[in-house]
Amino acid sequence: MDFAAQLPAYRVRAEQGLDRLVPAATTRPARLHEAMRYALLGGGKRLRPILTLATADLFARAGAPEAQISNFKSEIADALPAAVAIECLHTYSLVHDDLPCMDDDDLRRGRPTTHRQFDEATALLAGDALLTLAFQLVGQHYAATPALCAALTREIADAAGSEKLIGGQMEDLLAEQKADATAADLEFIHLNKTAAMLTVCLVAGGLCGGATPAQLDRLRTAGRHLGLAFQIVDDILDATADTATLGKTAGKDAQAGKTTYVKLHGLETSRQLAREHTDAALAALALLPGDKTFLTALVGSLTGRTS
Ligand code: GRG
Repeated sequence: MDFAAQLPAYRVRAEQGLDRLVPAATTRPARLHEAMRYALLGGGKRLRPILTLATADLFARAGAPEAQISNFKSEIADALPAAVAIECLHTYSLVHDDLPCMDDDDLRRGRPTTHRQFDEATALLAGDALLTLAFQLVGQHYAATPALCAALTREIADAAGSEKLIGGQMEDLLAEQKADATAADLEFIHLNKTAAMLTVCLVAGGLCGGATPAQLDRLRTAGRHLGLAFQIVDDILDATADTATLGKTAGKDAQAGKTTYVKLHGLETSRQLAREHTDAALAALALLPGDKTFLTALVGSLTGRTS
């Protein structure tokens, strides 16, 4: 199967997993579960669960031979609950990021934000519940493989915690207050706000597929560079956005005077940096076993994307 056919197939797997593993909208309190499902099921590229599923498949197909050679004992399991858990966590961060106390956005994934569709308190609780659900899913679905369950919990909590996702968001808010945010500030923000979450997608897939510690390190390297390339491309798209055709949020960061890669380094250097990080991500992936065609094409499509 080629990339163009595999990508929608992975997306369907992710969508079906989300629909199945998230409580029904009729579950009491219905308003809360409706809001959670509204935020989760209304679009999005599903990049994170696709990365997790594809990474797990890579190792499962390669047979994880190093795991048998070394003393490392791997537990192999279906990656879908982990993939769904990470998408729940990502969606919680978007719901909270859109709140009036943060970005105060009206639109997300082409629809009214959760607090505009429901109300602020419901959106806050829906975000809290999605974050908690991520860990409920890991606890429930990996109970039979305790070492894997512990590793997934540790990795996902670490990526979402005060030194990574939430820390990156805090530094982002602080950077908005100061006129002289530096390249180091920007790198801290994006390594933690964007790259940590993309990295944990690869690592969770690797854990479910039986990757060895050395292979997990390669996935961490790939995730770090993919995250930075993804964010630089985001900044380039924002800076070059045509608000007339892309909608009212296009060019938002540039207009808000936020520190971005383009503002600090200019368009050409930003493009060069995006290429360098993409190449570094691909080089790390190349060291993994098995057929990397899909993951390589996915990284290429994300870092060369036009929207
Ligand atoms: C509130 C704890 C907390 C964190 C918020 C996710 C986030 C941190 C802020 C959203 C703004 C932003 C530009 C974050 C960088 C990561 C990023 C590009 C997120 C959007 O991811 P996509 O493009 O979104 O994969 P979809 O909707 O396709 O899932």
